[in-house]
Amino acid sequence: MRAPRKIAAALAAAGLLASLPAQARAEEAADPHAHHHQMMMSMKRATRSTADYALPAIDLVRDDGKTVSLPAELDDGKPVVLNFIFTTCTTICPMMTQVFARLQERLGPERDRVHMVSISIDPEQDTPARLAAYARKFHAGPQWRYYTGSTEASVAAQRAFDVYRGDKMDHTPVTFLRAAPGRRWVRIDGFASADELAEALHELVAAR
Ligand SMILES: [Cu+2]
Repeated sequence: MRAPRKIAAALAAAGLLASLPAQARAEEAADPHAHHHQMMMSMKRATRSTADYALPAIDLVRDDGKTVSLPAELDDGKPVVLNFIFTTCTTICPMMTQVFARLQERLGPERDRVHMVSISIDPEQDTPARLAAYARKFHAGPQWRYYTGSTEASVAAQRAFDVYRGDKMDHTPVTFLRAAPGRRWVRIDGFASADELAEALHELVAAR
């Protein structure tokens, strides 16, 4: 494969695709296997960083149809594990969701003290009912909620966590963890395993 694509895939794995020159991005887009490629590269290595994200005062709609404020929902006092998904995705999202399903199994009864959050990046398709069905499919417990809302709200949430890529097909696997309100977020770019997430969560909670 040509060098620019190799670089693009490596940068994608590191979550740095947005900073690629336009030409390299265009080549990435022109390659029908780029998305798959990007995913395979992402699987090799998950990179951890920490960040402060300002939560915008937006409303989202939870899978039970209730309208909730994003900051209030995330500031419920529990450790938060968060990702962005869309239910019709056939590549990254089912894998990330499977990892969340394994994580809640691994946590056992402890899961009730954790808040797992999946926010749709395709709010037009992902109605609360559709998200509820997706949650059931992956046996999501009551501590794991799905969120949708207006397109503006979804984009604002994605921008707040620096994952907005313009097109949902350009998304990369990212998971966020936070021990408590006001604490820094841990950002994991790439595919983290359920074991890695449980470990990261335990470290965060122990350091709280
Ligand atoms: Cu996806």
